[in-house]
Amino acid sequence: MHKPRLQLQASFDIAYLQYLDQQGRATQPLPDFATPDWLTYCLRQMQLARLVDDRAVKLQRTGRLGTYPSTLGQEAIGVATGNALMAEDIYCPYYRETGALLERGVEIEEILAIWGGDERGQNFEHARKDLPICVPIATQMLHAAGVAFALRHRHQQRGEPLQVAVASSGEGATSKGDFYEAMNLAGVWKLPMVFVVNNNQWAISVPRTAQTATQTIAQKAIAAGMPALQVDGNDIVAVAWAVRDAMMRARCGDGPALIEALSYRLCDHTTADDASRYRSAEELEQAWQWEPIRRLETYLRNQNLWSDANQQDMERELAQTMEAALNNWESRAPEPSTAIFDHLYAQLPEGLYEQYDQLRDEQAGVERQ
Ligand SMILES: Cc1ncc(C[n+]2csc(CCOP(=O)(O)OP(=O)(O)O)c2C)c(N)n1
Repeated sequence: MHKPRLQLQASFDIAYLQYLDQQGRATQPLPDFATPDWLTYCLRQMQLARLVDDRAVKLQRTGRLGTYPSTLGQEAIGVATGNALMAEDIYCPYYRETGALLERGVEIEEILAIWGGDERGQNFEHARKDLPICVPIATQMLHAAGVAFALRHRHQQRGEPLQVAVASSGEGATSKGDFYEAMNLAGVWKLPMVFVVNNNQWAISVPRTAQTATQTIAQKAIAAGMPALQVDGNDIVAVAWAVRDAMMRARCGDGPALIEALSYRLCDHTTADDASRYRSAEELEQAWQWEPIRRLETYLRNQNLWSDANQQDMERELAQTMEAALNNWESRAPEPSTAIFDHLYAQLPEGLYEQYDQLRDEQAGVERQ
């Protein structure tokens, strides 16, 4: 068989970043932003996210909350991402983002409202321009590309500072057309946009290796002409550096970037799932060795920046914060049942007037009883 001589036309690398290894040891000097105050703040925010997740799962188990997607084991990704955005940037989150939402100023009560079926929770009081969380897989990436296009247009037309749109997703979402389409537009239009992919190894019961033959998720960005970096997603310093760097490039007009954050979903996919039916106890036990909170805590303790007393104080303070949020959430007046129409249409179609009136009258009857 004749073998033609081929010339190398292009070649690419995917780099990997880590600052704190699995034992909480620094593998290289930490960046300037990782001050003791910032690190202890991140430890608090990750612990808060874990506490909210824990309580939300318990609320679901006792019938007080709907289906909930925990972020257990992936707290570093959300907290680092949310922390890297400026207030004016626009976050387009997927559903597994408790840590990032908290970091954006979303109230715990709002997060509980969302998963309790109360759409008012999506109307973030302190993150007015952020998009609601997206459950339809990967659609938020196209929304974010549209947002980034608008942000750049405003910058060019009105001279506003360039702001950045950030879309988050799981690795399963990167198998969808929406992801490739959004990356293609972001790349060719050099949009101010950052893609953050939480590669937690599982898309419900489908392991990463069963849904994509790619060696890394990061390399998918190369086809769209954008830089990509793979980071240890359980190392909050690495995720924060990567997102900050990508945001800075986008803000300077240098276009989009993708970050693949390697992690592991220590929880079930959602409260509607039982992961023990499709993955081994050994795999799970192994993955617990890599989790992000103990890693950062170990680092801080080794630096004499954290003690048992600090930990106890923080746990007490977080428990009080959580308790107050639960009380606020439980004392909110429920939405009227007609709200199901309100959040679906800007203008109610005529064909639904009758149903709307019927529901409104039924509700009034219930309230009279
Ligand atoms: C368009 C669409 N198809 C299917 C689903 C059902 N679904 C919900 S979560 C999920 C897996 C997503 O996995 P991944 O993107 O890896 O994110 P993870 O949940 O692991 O964080 C699927 C298929 C959906 N929500 N939307």
